Amino acid sequence: LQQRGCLLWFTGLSGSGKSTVACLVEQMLLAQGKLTKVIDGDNLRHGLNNGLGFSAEDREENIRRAGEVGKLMVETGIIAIASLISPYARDRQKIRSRLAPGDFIEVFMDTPLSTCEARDCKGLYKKARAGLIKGFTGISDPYECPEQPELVLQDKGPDGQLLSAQDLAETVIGYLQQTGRL
Ligand code: GGZ
Repeated sequence: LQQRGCLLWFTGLSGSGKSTVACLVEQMLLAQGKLTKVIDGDNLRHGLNNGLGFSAEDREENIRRAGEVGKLMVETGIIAIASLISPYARDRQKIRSRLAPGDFIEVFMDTPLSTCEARDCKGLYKKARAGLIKGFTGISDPYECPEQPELVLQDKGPDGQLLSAQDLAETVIGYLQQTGRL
């Protein structure tokens, strides 16, 4: 096998930019000839995870399945890129413990709720505020920030300058290079 797999696990609020950055990382890796695949929570919910809702139990199962798919990919030598809110630290920890040390790379999309809500790409925050969606992460359901993620991505740099999704994807590629995975 020419390539060692790993699982990049993007966690963060709805609208934090997880999927956007995940897809850019996927494109950059493909351009380098790497085997890679995005595992998107929202997409999985139409197929493998069809029928699961947003209770703590359903989210746990949703995340467990995505993690197991990611594990299979890692065993195939793929750089898997999961993008799920995954609000509970315990659920993320379980996936970490299923993989070899170093193969699980937790990437915290640390976008402030106010920014996610201002974007409101799908109008879900508005509905959640109006009480039309119950148990919406960040509004009426918890989000537990990672305590020791391998990477924290913020839309502002140290000098307060705005960082683009492209900038953040490059940070992820840089991490993979520095840790000898590329
Ligand atoms: C959070 C919800 C909810 C509730 C629907 N809470 O930003 P999106 O819209 O496109 O992606 C979100 C997606 C969350 O699915 P995940 O599989 O990533 O969640 S988890 O890891 O917690 O299982 C959001 C939409 O579904 N959505 N209802 N109540 N997000």
